[in-house]
Amino acid sequence: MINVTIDGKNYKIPENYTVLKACREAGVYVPTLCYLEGINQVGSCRLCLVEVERQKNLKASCVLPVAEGMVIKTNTKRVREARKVNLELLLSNHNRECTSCERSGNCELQRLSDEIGIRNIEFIGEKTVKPVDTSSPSIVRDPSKCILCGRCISVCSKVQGVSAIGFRNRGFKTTVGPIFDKGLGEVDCINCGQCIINCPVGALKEKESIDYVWDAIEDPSKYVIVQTAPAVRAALGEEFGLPIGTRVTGKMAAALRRMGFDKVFDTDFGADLTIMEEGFELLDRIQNGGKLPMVTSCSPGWIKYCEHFHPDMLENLSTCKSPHEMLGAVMKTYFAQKHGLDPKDIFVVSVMPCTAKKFEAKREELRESGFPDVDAVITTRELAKMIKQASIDFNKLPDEDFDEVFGESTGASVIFGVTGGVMEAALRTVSEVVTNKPLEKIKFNEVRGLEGIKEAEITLGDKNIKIAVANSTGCANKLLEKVKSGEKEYHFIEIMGCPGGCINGGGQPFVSDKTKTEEDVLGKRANALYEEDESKTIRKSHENPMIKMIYDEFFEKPNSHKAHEILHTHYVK
Ligand code: HC1
Ligand code: SF4
Repeated sequence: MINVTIDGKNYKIPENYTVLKACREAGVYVPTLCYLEGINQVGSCRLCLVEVERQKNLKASCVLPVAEGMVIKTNTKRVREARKVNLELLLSNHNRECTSCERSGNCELQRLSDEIGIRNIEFIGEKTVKPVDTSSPSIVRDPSKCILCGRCISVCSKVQGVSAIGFRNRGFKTTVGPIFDKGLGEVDCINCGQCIINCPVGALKEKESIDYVWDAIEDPSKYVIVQTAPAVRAALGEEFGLPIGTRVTGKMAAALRRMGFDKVFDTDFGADLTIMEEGFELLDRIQNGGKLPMVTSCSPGWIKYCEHFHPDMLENLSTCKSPHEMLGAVMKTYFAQKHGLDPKDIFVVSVMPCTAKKFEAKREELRESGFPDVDAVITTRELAKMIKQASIDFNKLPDEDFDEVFGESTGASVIFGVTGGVMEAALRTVSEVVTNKPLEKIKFNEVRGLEGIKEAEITLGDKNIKIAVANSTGCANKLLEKVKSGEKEYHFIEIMGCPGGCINGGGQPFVSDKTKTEEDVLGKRANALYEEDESKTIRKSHENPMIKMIYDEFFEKPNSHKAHEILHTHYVK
């Protein structure tokens, strides 16, 4: 520990800290715009400037290491004026259509402009003119709003291991984008949307499907079914001012009903069905010499990453479609037959925390009924916008249930939304199928927690199986390199494309860097899902009575020929 003085008070600080980190730990607020702890520490926005005694120039605190005896001042006239000038310069080349901007109300630039006291921009000069990139199925990039902070670039390369975007050109012509001015849809972008949720401004957003969904609801010839992913319920409330981690499952179902959907179903049912199919697929591969390790296939960002960066592992992927695609396929086959509906008239909307699901829904592999399994995907943020457009007072809604029978789900399925959840849900079922005895403990703590890679050895009857969980494609890459080199051996691996799993998907509500430093956002969202699991009377997928019913009435048994036709697929890039 070393001694530093911040704004006249003495503190003992670990010697490997930056000045910014020291200030944060001391409870002294220093504004930042480009900073993301451990990911983007580049000192480019110059808003975190501080004065350091005996040093002539102001210093960017995010890249300045602390030193013994350092005297730091964060709030002098010189510091305030420098921050203001730097912010004005940023704003002078920024598209300031604030009232109609996607991020109005939660833009970090807008908030700082207010805090720092910008009331008019004195530097009026030339503006760079850059076209909007709409080439991606999931993401829209508007370079006129980009402030060149580099957060998206760092997240894409350092966290996701993709490097689809970078700084291009020099000086006034500098932009952020894919190589050779290509569109995001023309490069190896995996559509994960981590760049969106880490963008402080409105330069990146999802490709919206709001009007498409409203039109379907208005169309009398369409039977419109909505389903909601596990992680949406853990974060939607944030859009309505509720504390992070508030679970809003019942209010969400009530809002969807009032919006005019014909049926309000739960993707959690699809997750229970996935566990049945994936669990039996794993047992079959282990018992009959199939390709191992088997790797989960529910995360479309991960699937695309596998196609681009580990194509030699495509056979390791489970053949299961993801839960919302399974439920969509069930709607256009079993549900259509049972209710005398023509599949062409059924319109399935998935509400997802994920931008890659928009891409997934368009895949040619996922339309065995002759129609897309899922017709439209909207993110958690888009659902919030639709609820607001419909003038629904969300916080005053009563808690309502999902519709029968595809609203019936178990505790196992809801934890799919947090890293380790798919693995835990699978283990709950596979253990009981193998041993034919009820589990002594239902929680698998070995796979819980937000570390990037988790490993464990689990006893299944007379066999030990080795498992691993990776969250973020960057961590997946590290894990798979070890598998390929022979350093590690596993039977079953869960990979989710986003850090923390779907609770931190690219379609989830924005959380500012400031809030992230003050609250354990992912821990709170994860707890919301674990609480929902604990609140359920049935917590194992194979015990869901409606799952039993659909096998009795339609699929016969897990991995049957019919189940393979409707619920499984192959990715062969
Ligand atoms: Fe997910 Fe999944 S858990 S992929 O993270 O397997 O998006 O929540 O819906 O399909 O169930 C996302 C979440 C989601 C699927 C499920
Ligand atoms: Fe990179 Fe993901 Fe953004 Fe694509 S969506 S640019 S892969 S962070």
